[in-house]
Amino acid sequence: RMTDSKNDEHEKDNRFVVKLKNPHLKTMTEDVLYHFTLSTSTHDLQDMFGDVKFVCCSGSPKRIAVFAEYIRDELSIKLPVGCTLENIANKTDRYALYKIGPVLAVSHGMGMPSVSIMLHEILKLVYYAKCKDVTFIRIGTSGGIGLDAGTVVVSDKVVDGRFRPVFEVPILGKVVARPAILHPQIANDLLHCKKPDDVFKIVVGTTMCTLDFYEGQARVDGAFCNYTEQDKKEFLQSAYAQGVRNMEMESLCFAATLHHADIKCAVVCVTLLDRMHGDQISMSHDEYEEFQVRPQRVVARFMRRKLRLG
Ligand code: R2B
Ligand code: URA
Repeated sequence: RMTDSKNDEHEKDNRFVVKLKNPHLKTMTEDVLYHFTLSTSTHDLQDMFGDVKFVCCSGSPKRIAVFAEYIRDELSIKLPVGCTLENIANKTDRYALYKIGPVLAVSHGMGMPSVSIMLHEILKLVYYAKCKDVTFIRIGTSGGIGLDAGTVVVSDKVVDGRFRPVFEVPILGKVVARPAILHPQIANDLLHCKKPDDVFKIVVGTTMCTLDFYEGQARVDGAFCNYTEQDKKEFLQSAYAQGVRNMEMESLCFAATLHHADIKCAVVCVTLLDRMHGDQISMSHDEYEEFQVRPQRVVARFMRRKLRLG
């Protein structure tokens, strides 16, 4: 038996360990993280991932690969001579997964169903790995409302297409509503990662998360549209008046799922256009690349500070 002080230490140590609300997990002899081709019986997940502190997520597998390289440089992580960063999930093309010291970089695809699958499996990964004090950050792209293209938006709140801050999941034929809540301190810390010579703005705002890129985001350029430019304008203006500054397609599931798992999370997205002025995304490739690295830079600064690298 442990002495009291040992016990206290043990308790303290375990306070921040990822816990999951699923009694069935304890009864399974093997758990296959199918979409990552990892399994508790073929991989020592604690050995591989036990030191992870940040899980950074982006939609595209290519973008997350570039991010992983960038973070390796930013955190001065040395790989053994001749080694390059490897996609740990390279046996599947569903998601890409990289580990860069204390940072896990994972792609989540487009839309909430895709994010949900990734989160179930990555949450189990950090749980089996016994990770402590983990923070999840979504680094994405979005359509801005009333903002210059290229602005970085740190979400303080996320809402669905009907302005409700809940993620609704049908489970066993009934709708379960999970509140989508972001961590205010992390949002604030991210906001303070602004540097005076940055060529872009960082703002705080509500993010609207939709089920679709076209009609769901009040575009008039989809395959269908039965509303007018005026209807669209009124909707965007009403969204703006309610604090909405950008629209994307994953943040609601992200915030609700992580809140349900008691894990801190944040959403940082760059805006690719101002929806007050149009629907089509038609910037040059170079400009697109430059915009995409902006939220990555902000998150890199945030992690450097948290890891006390300056
Ligand atoms: C932003 O960009 C994608 C749509 O183009 C979607 O994944 C999102 O949230
Ligand atoms: N992603 C979105 O979901 N919407 C946009 O307008 C741009 C990127």
